[in-house]
Amino acid sequence: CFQVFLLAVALQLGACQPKQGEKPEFVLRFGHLANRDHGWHQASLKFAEEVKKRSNGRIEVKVYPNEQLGKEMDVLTGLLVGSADIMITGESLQSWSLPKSILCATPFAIRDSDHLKKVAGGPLGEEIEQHILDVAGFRPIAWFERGARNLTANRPIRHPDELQGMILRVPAVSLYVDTWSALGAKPTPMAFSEVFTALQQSTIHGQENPFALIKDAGLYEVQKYCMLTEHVKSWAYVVMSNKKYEMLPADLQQVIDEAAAVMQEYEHELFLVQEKEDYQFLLDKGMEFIEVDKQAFREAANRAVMEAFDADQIDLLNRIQQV
Ligand code: 2Q2
Repeated sequence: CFQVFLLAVALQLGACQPKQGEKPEFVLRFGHLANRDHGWHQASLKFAEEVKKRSNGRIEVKVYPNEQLGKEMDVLTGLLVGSADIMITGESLQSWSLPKSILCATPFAIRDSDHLKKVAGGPLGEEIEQHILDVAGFRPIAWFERGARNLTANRPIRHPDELQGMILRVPAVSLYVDTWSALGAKPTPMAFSEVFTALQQSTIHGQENPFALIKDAGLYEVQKYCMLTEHVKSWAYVVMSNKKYEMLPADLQQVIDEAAAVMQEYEHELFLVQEKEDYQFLLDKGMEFIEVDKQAFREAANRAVMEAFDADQIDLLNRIQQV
């Protein structure tokens, strides 16, 4: 009987530190839109591994690539209702009454990678993160630099004048709709997981994304030309439901913060290598890269941005450009 008692005590103590095969205390569902080859996925897995290790198995992170947890806009809702806990997002946050969030992906706002790091990783980035947390309850836990967004299509385009009538898929981001409308295209918002099929079936004529997604989603199979518009240099956020974060005891919140920092650094290393490899890959697959009249794109886009932005957004844009 005493042995049974001891066993019960041992089991109780053991509950704080689950061994392999035991149930974790918390399961966090982490969704993103990229596929398994993308750096985002590898970074998410790294996060899961770090969290497991650092929490001694008390937290399990389940990663869902390819919008398997839902389309980006649906997963954002999921964070609020509890069907998702962590996701990778960015400019789509604009639709969540988060006007400052679009500054992470405003056309022609960021000069280069150095500028991006200073903004995203500096006080202005903090201001944007705080805004996202305070207004929407999404807690940014990491940010990822992305490659420049480039336009793809099945005909070469060198000047905005050639965009007339082109049905162009954009993510659900109103500033992208405004900008591409001003440039002359017919932008149509669509979830990323639907883009390949829509291109294949010609319900859309083009799309715009960094090399990494053009490669990993196989878009080069259905798009011949990649226009080097580089119209958006952006970063993405890994956000966690703040409600979920606050349910965790302080030591586990610390685990999340530390694992997120490891993930951010790891993703950046992957990004630096993959950005170059992805370009070469697309070239080898027969994609043709087209130089564009960037000044013409920039001027038309800038006008559209100034028209779409309110005073606070213009103020933040000015401060970003002064960095
Ligand atoms: O084209 C896409 O769907 C992505 O590259 C988007 O930029 C991304 O998902 C944003 O919507 C992030 O909020």
